[in-house]
Amino acid sequence: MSRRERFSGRDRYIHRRHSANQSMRNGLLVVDVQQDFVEGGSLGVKGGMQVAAMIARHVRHFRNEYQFVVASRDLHEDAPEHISDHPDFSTTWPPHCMVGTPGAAFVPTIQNLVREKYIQAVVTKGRHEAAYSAFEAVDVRGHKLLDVLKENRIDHIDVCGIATDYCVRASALDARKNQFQVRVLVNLCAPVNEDTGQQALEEMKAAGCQVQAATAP
Ligand code: VGL
Ligand code: ZN
Repeated sequence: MSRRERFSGRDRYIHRRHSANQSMRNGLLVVDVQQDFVEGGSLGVKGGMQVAAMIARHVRHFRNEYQFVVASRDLHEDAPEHISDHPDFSTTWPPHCMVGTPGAAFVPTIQNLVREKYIQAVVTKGRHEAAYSAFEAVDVRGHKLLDVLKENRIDHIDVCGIATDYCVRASALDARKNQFQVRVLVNLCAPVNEDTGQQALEEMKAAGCQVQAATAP
């Protein structure tokens, strides 16, 4: 029985993920792990700081598994449909990640990864509009995330970050729409709301994302 026959369909996919398959190019997308989205921030989610620390650990532990690591950030200047002084916390939000404010910065554990080049690219979104998906973001050259991923010949993406029910969800769904294999590292994500977070995980599964816990010690 050939290797291909033994590991058919889903089993082959899972097998590949646990072996060093030279043909796979794996990317990691770290979504919006910024000061305003963790405890103490203007839109802090519960568990955000813990998730930031666990992501940093994951990136360092699995550095040889990823050919490319990219972090997105939300960065607003004037996004009137998105930001309100009377937010409903589902379509409008308090001011957050405003240009030039400390809340827009990556959490220090993540900024260290940028400084040490574990994170090779940063993509930015939302200057003048709501932009939940990292696929709306551009790098320092103005290149869209999709083009940056193609440039790096990535075909599989692991997704983690904040918030599960908003930017992680939108990014993972866009990754599937763009034909990537997607794994959502569920324990490296934190939701705004527990119930919409659970709904988002179901939606991502229905769209063909694997939802798995990361296993760094
Ligand atoms: C986000 C609400 C508003 C996110 C961004 O990163 O999930 N959520 N802007
Ligand atoms: Zn925002």
